[in-house]
Amino acid sequence: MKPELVMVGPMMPHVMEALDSDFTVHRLWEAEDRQALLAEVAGKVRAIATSGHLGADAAMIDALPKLEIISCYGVGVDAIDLKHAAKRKVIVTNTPEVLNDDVANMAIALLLATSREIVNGDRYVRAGKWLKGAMHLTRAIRGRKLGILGLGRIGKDIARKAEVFGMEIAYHGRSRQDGVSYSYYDDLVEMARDCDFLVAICPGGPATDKIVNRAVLDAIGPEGTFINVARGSVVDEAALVAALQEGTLGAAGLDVFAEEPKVPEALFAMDQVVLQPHAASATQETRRAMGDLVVDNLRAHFAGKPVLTPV
Ligand code: NAP
Ligand code: 8YV
Repeated sequence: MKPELVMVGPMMPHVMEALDSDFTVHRLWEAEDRQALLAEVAGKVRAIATSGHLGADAAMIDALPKLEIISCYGVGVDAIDLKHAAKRKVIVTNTPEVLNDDVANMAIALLLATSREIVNGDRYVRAGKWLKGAMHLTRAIRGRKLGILGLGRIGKDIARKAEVFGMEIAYHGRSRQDGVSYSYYDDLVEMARDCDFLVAICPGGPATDKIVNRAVLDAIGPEGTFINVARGSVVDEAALVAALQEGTLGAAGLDVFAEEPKVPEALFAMDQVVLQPHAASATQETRRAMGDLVVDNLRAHFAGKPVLTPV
């Protein structure tokens, strides 16, 4: 008999096919009444497949008393109640490493898009303004200082790539990282004050909630740029909008937002802001690899083997 699994939202076709072949899949997003579906399958379901966005809260975990594993499509697990899962002895897996390259590339793309004003340049050409004269000069990134909030797997990849562009690297986290020569700041405001760019790539959740507050944004300053590829929760979004409106923060490149897919409309009119729809890992290649990991973790668990990437 195939193990039974609740899928919280749809995934790529190859993931759906693989799960359908090995599991009896209950599609929660198709249910008219989610609670009724959970109640109906409660006695049988041993796994959840979810995403970093949809997560799994304590109520969902409690609705499934036979639950053994939650396999998450995404490395960030802030939307999963990890404490509750641990209490219930439910294994949680995520998709680390396979997305480092593309997420780091998005951070670099936003660095370049904001400093070289790629989107403004595109608009300039399309609006026929070039015919009337050259666009204003933009800013180089060579020789400028990049502060990384969260020098983990992805943060280190961003640092390596930014070095190739000739940037000077600093970082902030709760502790100094081994094996790196970048300057460590134990104070985020101090790092922001010393940097031209601040890139957030730490986990979301209560420990980092609004860690990028008004004081940090002011410290980045009117000539500085804030890039967020972490989670919308890590920045005080109202303070960010105000700082950009008032010009106390120079520019921003934002892939993530507090209430996705809702984005503060005030940002839409700002030429100094480049927006992305939480797309840092969204290449066909990386999303395929993430999907494979979701399936491989589930298969390993139900084959009696250790999971590949436990949280
Ligand atoms: P990771 O390897 O665990 O690195 C996380 C880093 O954040 C570590 O260096 C850690 O250093 C630091 N950190 C953790 N808690 C902190 C705190 N309270 N204050 C300051 N720094 C803290 O994780 P990763 O694989 O690089 O992924 C990082 C995050 O990126 C994910 O959790 C996810 O939210 C986000 N992400 C976003 C996208 C996207 O599509 N935009 C894609 C992938 C990942 P210390 O332990 O020393 O503090
Ligand atoms: C995904 C992400 O887009 O891995 C993460 O933490 O934010 C992204 O790669 C997301 O998890 C899918 O919902």
